[in-house]
Parts: sequence; structure tokens; C-alpha cells
Amino acid sequence: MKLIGSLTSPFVRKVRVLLAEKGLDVELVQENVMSPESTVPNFNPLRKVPVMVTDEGESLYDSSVITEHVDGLADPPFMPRHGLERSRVRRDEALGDGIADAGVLIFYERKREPALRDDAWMARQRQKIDAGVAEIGRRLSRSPWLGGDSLSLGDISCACALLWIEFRLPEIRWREEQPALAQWAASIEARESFRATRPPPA
Ligand SMILES: N[C@@H](CCC(=O)N[C@@H](CS)C(=O)NCC(=O)O)C(=O)O
Repeated sequence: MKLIGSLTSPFVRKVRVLLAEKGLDVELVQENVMSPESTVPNFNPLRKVPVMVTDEGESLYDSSVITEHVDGLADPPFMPRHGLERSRVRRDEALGDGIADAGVLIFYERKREPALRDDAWMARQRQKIDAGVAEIGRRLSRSPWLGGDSLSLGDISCACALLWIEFRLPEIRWREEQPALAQWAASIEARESFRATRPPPA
């Protein structure tokens, strides 16, 4: 089994954190998905990372499909097995992924010539990030983890998204504006799984 991705992608980091939390050692094949030489299109027609390639040569994407697979491979589980409780954690994973999606769209838009950038489009993405951050803050004012009393895949996903925002869009100061988030993020970042997957300096 191998994981194709970059050291900076929040979606790849989410998968790598989950693998590390479970003590699973999977080869990371580093790819720049935007490079014309990238092999990603051979594994994912959508040309996105992460992709997990099984020992049988089957590709799994997107990251939420990979996390579902990885969570079943080894204990401890990071989402409940059934029912609404499982859907809640999957929703929280989607919340983190959605924040990261919006951030990545802004990041790509900023790479365009200034005259070609669509400010209204970037403002729309920014609204999603701000509302997502506010939602995580509301939830963490009621319990120490999004999943209740223990770390869940929802927490991992949202933390990977917010840490990526801090890395790539540092003007979004969620840590300073949301003390509950800052405390939660600090305890997550102290975990070995997050330390080991910190992106290289920008
Ligand atoms: N929904 C996808 C999003 C993955 C994604 O957007 N990855 C970025 C890197 S952070 C990518 O591969 N972008 C290339 C592209 O959009 O063509 C997932 O969760 O796996």
C-alpha cells in the first residue's frame, strides 16, 4: 500500500495523521500534483491528492474515502461504527475538508496575475472559512473535542484545515480570535502524529 501526495496538502496530512495515530507505516510517494510530470493522473482521473494505492494496485480517492478505509484497518477507531454518531463525525470531517477546499481555492486564485483574480470569488471562499471557523469555535465552547469526550476524525480534519490556513493564509487569525480553538489546536499539535506531519517551512 502507498500514499501519493505532498507534504503540504491538508487532505494528505489528515490521512497521514490517521495512519500515524494507528501506528500504520505506509510509504508516502511525494508528488507535485500541478507538475506536468506528475503521475497522479495515472491513479486518479480527478488529478488530486491524496491517492492511496492498495497492494492489489487499486486506487482510492478522495481523502474521506481513504480515511474510511484506514479507520477500518487498525484500532483505535476514530469514528463510531454506526448510525447518526458516525454521520456526525463524518460531517465534522467534511467541515474541515470544506474549509480546506475554500482555502486551497483562494491559494490557487492568488497565483494568477492580479488582473485575472476574481475578488468576489475569493470573498465567497473567505466567507466559508470564517463561518467554518465560527462553527468549530461554537462546538468547542461546549465540549473539549468536536467528537465529544475524545479525539475523532472530525477533530483531525478540522485541525489539519486550520493549521493549513495558518500556514498558507496567515492573515486569517483564527488562533488569536478564538481562544477555545487555540487551546484545542495546541493540544492536537502536541500529538506525535501532528508533530511528525508538520509541513516544511513555506
Ligand atoms: N476532495 C479532495 C480534495 C483534494 C485536493 O483538493 N487536493 C489538492 C491538493 S491540496 C489537489 O490535488 N489539487 C489539484 C487540483 O485541484 O487539480 C480530497 O479530499 O481528497
